[in-house]
Amino acid sequence: MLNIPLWQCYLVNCDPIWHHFYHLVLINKNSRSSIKKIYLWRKNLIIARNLDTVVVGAGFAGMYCLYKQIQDGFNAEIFEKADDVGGTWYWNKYPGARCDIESMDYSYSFSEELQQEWNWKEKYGTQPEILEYARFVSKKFNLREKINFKTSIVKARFINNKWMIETDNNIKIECKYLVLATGNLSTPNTPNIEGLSNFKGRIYHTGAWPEKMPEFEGRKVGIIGTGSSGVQSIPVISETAQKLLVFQRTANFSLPARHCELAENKRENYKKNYKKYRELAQNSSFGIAKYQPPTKSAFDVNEVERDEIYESAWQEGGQAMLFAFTDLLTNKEANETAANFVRKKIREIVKNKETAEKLCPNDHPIGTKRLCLDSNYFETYNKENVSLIDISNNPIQKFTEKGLVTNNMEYEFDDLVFATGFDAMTGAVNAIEISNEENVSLKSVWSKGPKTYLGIMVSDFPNLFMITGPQSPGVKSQMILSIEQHVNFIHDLIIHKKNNKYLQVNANNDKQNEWVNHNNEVANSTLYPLAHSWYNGDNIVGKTRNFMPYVGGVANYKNICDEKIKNDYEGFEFL
Ligand code: FAD
Ligand code: N01
Repeated sequence: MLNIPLWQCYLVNCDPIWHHFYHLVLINKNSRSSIKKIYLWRKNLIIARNLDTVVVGAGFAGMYCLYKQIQDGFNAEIFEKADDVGGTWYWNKYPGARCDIESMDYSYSFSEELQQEWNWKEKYGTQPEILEYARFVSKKFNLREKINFKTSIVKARFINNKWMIETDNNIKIECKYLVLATGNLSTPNTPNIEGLSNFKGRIYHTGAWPEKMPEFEGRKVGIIGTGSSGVQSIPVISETAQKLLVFQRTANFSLPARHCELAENKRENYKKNYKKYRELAQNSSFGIAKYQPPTKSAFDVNEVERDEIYESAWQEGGQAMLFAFTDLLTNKEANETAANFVRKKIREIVKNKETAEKLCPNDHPIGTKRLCLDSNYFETYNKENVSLIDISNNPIQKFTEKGLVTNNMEYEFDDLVFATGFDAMTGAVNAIEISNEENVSLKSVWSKGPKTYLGIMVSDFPNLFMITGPQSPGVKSQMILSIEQHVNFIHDLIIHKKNNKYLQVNANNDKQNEWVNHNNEVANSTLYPLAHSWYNGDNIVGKTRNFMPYVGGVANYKNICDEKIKNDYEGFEFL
């Protein structure tokens, strides 16, 4: 079945003799029962469509983009690989998955009615709750009828002021605007290690978890990866697994989330004051209302005072510790004071001294990899059924029928979980064959690392937009806030182009270079580049090292964008 807005199309192969012919049955969705037309089509038929805007992806970015487009009368549709909305929250159904920015922040702000109508139940929303929220939004704003599910965009070529688009199910679309809402963390990375196909047990990836939760009761589970996904899932899997083997390549900093139910009075108070909280978030560095810029250096206080501040942040939970002092992400010595505090906590929590040492991160400043928040992560290593296997010096050599081999030792397990992250920020964009009028592919232009103007457009690829693309602050913020800001900017830019009857909008190449250089300068003035992380592509073998997110803060970024608009869309060229 194809889901074409307004029309539901069924391809029915009902002719036993002419089996290479199909009947195409079109049913009007509004009147439901009436069959509009019946055609006889050849197999492999190609359906041609014409739209103003194609939006790729039905996560929070795609849905808000579609909402704006519909509001302003554009003929827009989403094409989504999955069979439902939600993006991240559709794919990451692993045990323990939840957000680590408080739900009252991690939600849309564009509709006051929606803000007041939806009631978050927990401090940090669980994956099922956030997915339910995404579905609720899609229904409330009648978005679903404009979403083509189970349809991947595979190719896009810009010709004669139009994007010519192809899907994996033979739909060809001609449109004016192509918006990539494909997600920064939507292309799961499974390391290329010899022998995976030999493994006879069940295999899972946290980023593509099955709909039906697997039972781990009585089973021996091996998990690779101790980033945020591993840190969230390890304690939960350990509750039922008979044995859990954790393969850790690099120890990671994690702070207690101090998760709890959201008290009704707290929620209602927040709702009453939403305007104030959203403004505070917009004017902050990371888009989180309660984390306002600190004012003191870590060395403005003595050691005892400093540790009291860290202790209070540790007890409060969340990322508070990172916001304690001005210089934690710019000065190595200042950073080390916080890192030492966390290492001390790990040594206090984990009873086995050897395991505690293995869990103490030493290879990067705290906060320079995406900081993890956990519920009883380090405590989990005190359980008898959990073993930590340090593979920092002994990489996994191969998979076998029964498990894996590292340092010539075989570890056996029934189930294997990859918590090995994503080909972040560029993976989903590069998976689409995108080429411009000169038939130059975006992938080739980005072969030495992505270059964008404001994380929104790429020079020489007109009328193509990205939501929270590389060199935008998206992944370094409460992402829904950044998504809304980006979509608003892109939408206004499209309206400006349309009102002025321009055929194309393009990013100026010099301005793009300036923006990329500015990004690198800002990143190099911090400690971020010292870590090996997905922020700079280090997690993917063969990916060019390149620091991708803008770390100048969401408030600064928004001011820069607003300034560009004021200066007649400085850096954008119209034809
Ligand atoms: P996504 O949600 O990734 O949606 C992109 C969609 O595009 C997907 O549905 C995908 O199937 C689709 N798609 C991609 N390519 C194609 C194609 N070629 N054709 C068709 N469809 C395609 N951020 C926070 O701010 N706070 C958090 O606490 C937080 N927690 C997270 C927890 C996890 C486990 C993960 C993985 C990420 C988390 N993030 C968090 C980041 C999260 O990705 C964003 O907050 C947000 O959900 C991104 O929305 P999006 O619409 O941009 O992308
Ligand atoms: O992925 P990661 P993730 N052999 O890349 C290891 C968001 N998120 O899915 O550190 C052995 O962080 C790798 O080791 P190393 C959030 O933005 C948020 O956990 O590279 N190990 C690392 O330990 C986050 O940052 C939440 O040495 C290998 C792990 O796999 C982002 O998504 C929850 C390996 C990957 O860690 C990604 O998180 C989940 C190999 N060959 C995700 N290859 C929240 O709580 C990789 N690893 C909000």
